[in-house]
This record gives sequence, structure tokens and C-alpha cells, in this order.
Amino acid sequence: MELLNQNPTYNLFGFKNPDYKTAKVVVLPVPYDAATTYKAGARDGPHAIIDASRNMEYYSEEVGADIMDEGFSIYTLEELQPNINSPEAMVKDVEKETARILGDGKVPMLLGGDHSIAIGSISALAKKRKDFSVLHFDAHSDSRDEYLGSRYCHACIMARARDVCDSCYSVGVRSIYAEGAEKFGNEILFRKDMHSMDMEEIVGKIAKATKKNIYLTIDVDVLDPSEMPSTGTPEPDGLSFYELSSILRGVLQRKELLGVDFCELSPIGGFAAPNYLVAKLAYLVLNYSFRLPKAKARR
Ligand SMILES: [Mn+2]
Repeated sequence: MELLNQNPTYNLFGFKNPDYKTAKVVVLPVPYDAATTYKAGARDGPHAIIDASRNMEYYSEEVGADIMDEGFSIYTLEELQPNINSPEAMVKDVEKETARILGDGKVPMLLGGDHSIAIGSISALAKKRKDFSVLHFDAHSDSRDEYLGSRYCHACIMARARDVCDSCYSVGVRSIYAEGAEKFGNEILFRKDMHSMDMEEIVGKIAKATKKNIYLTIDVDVLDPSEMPSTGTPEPDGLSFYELSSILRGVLQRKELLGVDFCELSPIGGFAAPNYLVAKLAYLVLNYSFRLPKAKARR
């Protein structure tokens, strides 16, 4: 029997012989948090996620398959060096790296880092194709055109996404300003409205509001701080892990995933559970996207 914690390979899920050429998904760790506005610390997110991911079971009882099974492979790139010139310069670096992954026909999975890095990956995808929606899970609408003097700060990522993508939809939002609520309200599934909806209604609404192809951007603060305290701008009344993973299961079975990022994990020293949660979420997203049979679209 193989002991847990004995896996020497340092990559997401600890793949023994990762091969870029055959990989379907390419992981890009981005340890950057200079575009945060409250508490920093998300620069430690990628390492914490990868470290936790090497210590989990790889069989999914939901899917009935092991993520290590043949036919599916993931490759983890080296961490992308932070560019300290400006958030804009960093976004450009992320865009360039993501464009390379997309150009090789792979699905990019970014591990943040603060949410500003998603501007880079969304821009890279938008330069390649237009037939996709940005599906955004977040406590915050991130819809300000500019915040604290920057258009590339982590509070502006959906404004930048809307610059390049004509279909954007946010889920779980419970922190927004008056003008944003008025302007973008119909592109947001607010947390307050989710309370009175069942899972099928929620999934149906999201499926209807988005195109067949999606780029998925997940700010972990969409979760409730009781389950996800390790984040820089926590907000009460968040989704539970069960709710989030159930929504993702329903949506991803109906959609094609073109790219994904997990942002804003700001690890708390000695407290592994939230790090492990994000590793598991990444694991489930891959299983739901590429291992479960696609559901027939329900209208
Ligand atoms: Mn947020």
C-alpha cells in the first residue's frame, strides 16, 4: 500500500511522469498579489494548492474513475515570475503565457494569486476566439472600471473581461456598489436570490445565461468564510463547498470548459483545510469537465 504524503513529485496532484505534449490541461501557478486592495497573501496560494493536492485520493466516487487513469493528463508549469513593474505588466505576462498554452491546444488552469491574473488569461482566450462566456464565481462583482488608480486591480477583472468578451455572468455576488448593481444586475446571479432557488433552477439559470463554451474564473471568496477563511476580502453569507461543487457539476456537464482559474487563496499558516479545499475543487472541476458524460441540455 502506498502511504499518503510519500509522493515526491511536485506538481498539481503529484503526477508521476507528467508530459506536456500529451497533457490535456496545463497548470500555470501565478504567485502574485500586488493588485490586491485589502489583505495580501495570495502569492502563497499556488504553492499551498499544489502542496495540498499531492496528499489526496485520486479516485472519484462520483465519477467512478481515478484522475491518474490513462487518457487524462495534466502538466504543471514552473511558477510564473511576478512582474513588479505594475499589475498591467503582470497581466501582459500572464496573457503571453496563457496564449502559449492555448496555442498548443491545451486547457489552461491558472492557480492564483490575486484575481487580476484572470485578466491576462481571459484576454489571451478572447484574442483566439469569441464564442465563449466568462462564468465568474465571486462574492464581489469586480465590475469597477477603475479602482484605487488602476484598471488592472483585482476589483476590476469583470470590467476588463467585458472589454473583450460579450457574454459575462457572475454568480454568488453579495458585495456591489449602487451603480454596478443597476448597470450589471442582469448579468449577475446575486447570493440573495440563490437562497430561494433550488439547485436545478440555479444550474438552469446559469446554463441559459452562458454560451456553450466557457472560461471559468473562481474567486474562492465566493465561499462562506466559515469554510474559506483564507482569503483577503472575506464576505459573510457565502456558498458552501457542497453548493459550489454541485453548481459546477451541473454547469460543467452542460458546457465545454476552455480555461479556468482559482484565485484569492491567501493561506493561513498551519491551517491546511482551506488549501485542501481549493485542491479538491480543482480536482472536481477537472472531473466534471472531462470525465463525466455530458448531460443533455435541459431548457
Ligand atoms: Mn472577491
